Amino acid sequence: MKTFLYANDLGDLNRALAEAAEIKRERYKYEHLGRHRTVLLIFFNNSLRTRLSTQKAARNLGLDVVVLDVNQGAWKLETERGVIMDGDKSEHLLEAVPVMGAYCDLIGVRTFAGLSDRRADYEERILRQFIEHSGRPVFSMESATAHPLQAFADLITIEEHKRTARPKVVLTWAPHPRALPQAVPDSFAEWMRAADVELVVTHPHGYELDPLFVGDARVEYDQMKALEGADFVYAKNWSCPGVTCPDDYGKILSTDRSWTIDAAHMAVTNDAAFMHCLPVRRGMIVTDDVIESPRSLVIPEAANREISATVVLKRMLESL
Ligand code: AN0
Ligand code: CP
Repeated sequence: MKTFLYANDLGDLNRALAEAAEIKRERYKYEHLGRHRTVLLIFFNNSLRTRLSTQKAARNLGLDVVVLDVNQGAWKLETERGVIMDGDKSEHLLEAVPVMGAYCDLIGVRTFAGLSDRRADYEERILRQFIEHSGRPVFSMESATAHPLQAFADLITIEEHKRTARPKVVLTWAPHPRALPQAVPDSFAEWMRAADVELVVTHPHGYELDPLFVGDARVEYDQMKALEGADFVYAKNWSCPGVTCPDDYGKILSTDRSWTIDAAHMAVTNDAAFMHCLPVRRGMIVTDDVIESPRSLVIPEAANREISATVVLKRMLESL
């Protein structure tokens, strides 16, 4: 595997799930694979889970890990080609990326959507420069439009906790005070469509996700109706994806707190498990009682980030 951005990069998901289960049983089974190899983790944005779980995964595989926070100590990077660099940016990504590639065997990149230029975000312009110019296999650690390590961990979590063969999984928008990217819901919808679940997506009008990810999944604008009989409730905020209203791309269209997941929402489900990728704002996305309830999976879900990252790094090492 040379790039990891979309669900189909992993091939057969059942095989990937079986690999995840094996790694969970024998975490260090592939420790020899990373010997004398280095993974570079590049962060353009903040992270707790991705930063820790990907380092742990790398160590499970015997890899050396180097972490770079681009905004803390590196030179400020220009990302657009053709500009006269007379401002505060000292180095161009076109030099920085191959230099980074020279010091490692694999590269992970976290680079959030800018949420102003939809085309630049949906073309994954920054991640693509790493793919094209680093000379190394590259994996997304949440890029402009996708967070595949999260979606894979979510799928592992659903597989482990499902009570029926084909559970009903509801992806619900919830309010948030800041404009957030669409990467998490994009990947979640994409991976759930590729998996054997019944997916229902619910959000206020204007929040329609890009068809590339959501495909022909059922969209239900009445949140309570969508939640009826759900086995899993996956809450997440995202900003306007600009599908039905291009001028509003990246904006907050609703702050309606009736969408916050509380006990009344969970009451109409089939005793659903609650999921969120974290970090989560309590009182906005979900109430304290729901996130603290025995049906909340947020901690095992985060723990599975180590497992998803171990499978992905293993696949990349195997293809070197
Ligand atoms: C980010 C997002 O919504 O994409 C990261 C989530 C994993 N969340 C925030 O910035 C709060
Ligand atoms: N879920 C997730 O990716 O969390 P971080 O932003 O803390 O890495």
